[in-house]
Amino acid sequence: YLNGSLLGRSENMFHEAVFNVTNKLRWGQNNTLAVRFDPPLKRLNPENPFKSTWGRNPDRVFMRKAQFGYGWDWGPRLPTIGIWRPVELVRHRIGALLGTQFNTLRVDHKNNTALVMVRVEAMRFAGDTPLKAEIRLALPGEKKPVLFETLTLDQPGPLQDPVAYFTVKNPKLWWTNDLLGSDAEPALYDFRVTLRKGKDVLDVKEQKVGIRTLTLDQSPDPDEPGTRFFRFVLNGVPIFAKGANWIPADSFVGAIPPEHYERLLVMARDANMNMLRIWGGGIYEHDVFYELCDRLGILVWQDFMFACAMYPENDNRFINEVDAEARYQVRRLRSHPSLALWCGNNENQWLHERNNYDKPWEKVPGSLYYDVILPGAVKELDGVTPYWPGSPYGGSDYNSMEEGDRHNWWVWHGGPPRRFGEPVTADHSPEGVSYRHYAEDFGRFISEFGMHAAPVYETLRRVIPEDQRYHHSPSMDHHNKDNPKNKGDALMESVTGLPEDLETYIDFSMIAQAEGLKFGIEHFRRRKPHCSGALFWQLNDCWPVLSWSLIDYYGFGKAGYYYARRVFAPVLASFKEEADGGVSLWITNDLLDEFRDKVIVRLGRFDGDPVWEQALEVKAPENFSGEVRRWTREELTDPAGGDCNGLYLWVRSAANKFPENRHFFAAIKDLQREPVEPEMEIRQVGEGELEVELLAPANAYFVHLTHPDENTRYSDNYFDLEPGDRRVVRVTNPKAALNPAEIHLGWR
Ligand code: BMA
Repeated sequence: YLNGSLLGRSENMFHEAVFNVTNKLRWGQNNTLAVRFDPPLKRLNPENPFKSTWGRNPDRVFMRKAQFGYGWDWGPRLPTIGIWRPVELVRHRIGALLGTQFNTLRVDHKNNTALVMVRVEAMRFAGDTPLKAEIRLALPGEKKPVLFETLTLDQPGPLQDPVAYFTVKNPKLWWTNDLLGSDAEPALYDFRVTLRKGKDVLDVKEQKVGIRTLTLDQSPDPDEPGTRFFRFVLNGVPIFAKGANWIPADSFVGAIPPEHYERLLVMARDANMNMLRIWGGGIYEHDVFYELCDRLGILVWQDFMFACAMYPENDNRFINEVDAEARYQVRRLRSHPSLALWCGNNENQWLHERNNYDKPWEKVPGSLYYDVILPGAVKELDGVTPYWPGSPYGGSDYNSMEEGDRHNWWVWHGGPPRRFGEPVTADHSPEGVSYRHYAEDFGRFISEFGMHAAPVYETLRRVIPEDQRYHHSPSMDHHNKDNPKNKGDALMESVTGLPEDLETYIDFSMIAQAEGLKFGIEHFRRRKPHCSGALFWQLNDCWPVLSWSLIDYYGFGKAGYYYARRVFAPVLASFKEEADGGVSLWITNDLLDEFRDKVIVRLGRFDGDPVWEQALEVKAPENFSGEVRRWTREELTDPAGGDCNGLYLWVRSAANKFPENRHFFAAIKDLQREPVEPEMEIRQVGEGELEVELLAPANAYFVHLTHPDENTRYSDNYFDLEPGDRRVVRVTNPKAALNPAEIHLGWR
């Protein structure tokens, strides 16, 4: 209401509400803008004709609001209402820019040029006078632009949307952070469109853009007949997507400070992630998210906001809302160099087919959006970024190993693979949910897979009352939204055994998650290019919770975060167990340069001297994964007759070209080893900087430092220490002084 008269209504948080106030404003006087909110649950429809949203609050689907707010398996039910993005009063005369688009259509590496496309969408409110759109593209800080062109908007009618193509010479290409080479940051250009009538400036839109091509290759994979690739191709180079799924960083999505985004996304980049998937049960993120991804070289897989449900197709108001939302979001996000994919929804086709496997002809209610309206908006208003109908999607069971992307919930939720028409089975036993099932996953692109781990003790201390700080206390179970509450116990049983107290629970659950993640990602990366992506479920949390996250609500990294950092490194050396009991060593090289180094491999005894050590000259081509050496079962035994569970394999690069790695011959709980306490010496280097030197007489496992401030950073953490290996960890805190007495050392 403006000055008491109704301006309009809004019932969709996913697009802007714009109202023309020209004739309602009182010039030179005070004006009163009033907004009335319905109670957040008032418009929910309890009479949901769809029997199933698979247990997750069926009423939510009628509201175009963040679906997780009604409760999720990692988030509390906190339905919100309010204004969550800025309110602006904007004045336009004669004409205004509705949208601008910048995309790269082709990069010609040979001639060092790029073909770019610019679209200008303008409104002319008054008259038919031709308007001009001035287009400027420049590297930041450079006076001379690489493009300076003018388009004339002289069509009859109010809407003007010309498209023009230009060639940029010597383009500086935008790359993901793993492929930057010697450049410190991905190249970004300043793109500006100025709308003019004669000399008069009517409107200006400015944005950072990048020059890069990005396509989705789904051609047949000649080496695995009957399958198709699902891989992103950046500037002509097929890449392996390394990263995680992103959920809203808070239950209250309007109040997340930009620094919080910066912290989480810098941590993602530092963990060598080159892609994040914005999951469909949350929000189209705030601008700062995409701007940071552009700057940090992280690609964005963007879901449309539909998740784990059937959505109404028989209500025209709802259909119009979805259309308006799609058009708004596509216009808003299409020019970000980080934007890699538009995706119709999260799990809707897959879950519907599982629930209706005996009625294979039934399409999921909502396919009107995923098959028609959303791809229509992407084609019309973007036309360059690929569209994919759902996640997972493609092939048989919509969660196939032969085509498309795949969610692996075999591990953790216990759902083994199936095909269209087959009944659904589940196995929640320790064997059934074991992370070793990842090795049986021959999917093309694994867009979800994960396991729970507790957050660090400090996080629990902040939210769990003291007398409730034990595994499965009512309060701890309340901070676990998955059901049943003991799924993690089945997983831990197969990895570490069951925990006895809070401290072992924290460590054991973190070990189960971190080792599982390492095992899965190594397998998926070795399969490059047949598998071309591994996005872990989930990067972050929206409240303090026991969940699949790698970084908890306050920003503390779990063990899995540091494991991810190593296992996502651009060059990975990993061991693979062979069916005959032998072990092979693989190099996975995501870089665009050949790998060449001396590689040291050791068969060690947990309690002391190695059995053998070998130095190998290893070469691996650019953008490649393959076996470089193999050892037989006999070569991996202890001549002194020791149990093979008392041995481990270890690998290191002489020139430090990949993170150290190791292989155990059994689950952690079955290893023949004694916990080894490392010696620690702490040196104060500056107020907020410590050097922590660690040294262990024998192999020390799960060595980690903790500190009660989430701003404290570690150059490495949660690692193994080789006998006699002196390791220095740099501990820094940009915000507070560090006191050595507050550093806690842990090991297992
Ligand atoms: C998938 C996701 C989420 C969910 C997660 C863990 O189903 O898409 O909906 O939170 O797994 O169960």
